[in-house]
Amino acid sequence: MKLYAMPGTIAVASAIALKEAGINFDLQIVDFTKGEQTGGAYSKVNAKGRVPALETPDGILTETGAILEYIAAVIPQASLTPDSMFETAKMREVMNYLASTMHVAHAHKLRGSRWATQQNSFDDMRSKVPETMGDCCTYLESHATFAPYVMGQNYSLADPWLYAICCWLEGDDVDVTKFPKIQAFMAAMNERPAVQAVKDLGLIP
Ligand SMILES: N[C@@H](CCC(=O)N[C@@H](CS)C(=O)NCC(=O)O)C(=O)O
Repeated sequence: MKLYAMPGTIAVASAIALKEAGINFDLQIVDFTKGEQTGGAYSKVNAKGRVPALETPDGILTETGAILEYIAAVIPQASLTPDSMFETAKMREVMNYLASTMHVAHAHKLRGSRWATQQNSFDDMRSKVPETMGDCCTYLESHATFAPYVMGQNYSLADPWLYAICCWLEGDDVDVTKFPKIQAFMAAMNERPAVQAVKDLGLIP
């Protein structure tokens, strides 16, 4: 398989999950500083101009949620989803929140042009990011299990996704010391060989 990624992005989640599942993959950096995500050869990989994208034996997958679920399904012995249907749905509840709310809140810092055209609109959106990302942390701190993982003692697909997003918190001016469970979660994640392997690849700045 081949993972298309840029360091420090949500593609980190897919890289960690691939490592957790023991899947060997080639890494193709899509260099945002050169605008490689839009136009050019990459538009044939992901016409949305985003990372991650995963080239699989069956074709190309985009969207973190789809990629993570695919990894869990092809290597079931990695146990990346909970045993019960309800717990699996609860895991997806968190994953959907990360995709639709927390990642979007973060994108208001640098990607305001997706939603507006005026500089003062961009400035306004950007200035609210510490508050909106902090609100997301407050919600997760009190509603996720964090023992130490999102779903409790068992690691799941929600973990690499939340980890990738929480790597942005400091840069988003969120005071992480207010969220001891999230801090403990990040510490537990940093202990995992899969996270170390992704750091060794240079994907986690
Ligand atoms: N819904 C997508 C979002 C992917 C996404 O927005 N990726 C960002 C990096 S974190 C990106 O590629 N941005 C490039 C750009 O906006 O030009 C997913 O979860 O995979």
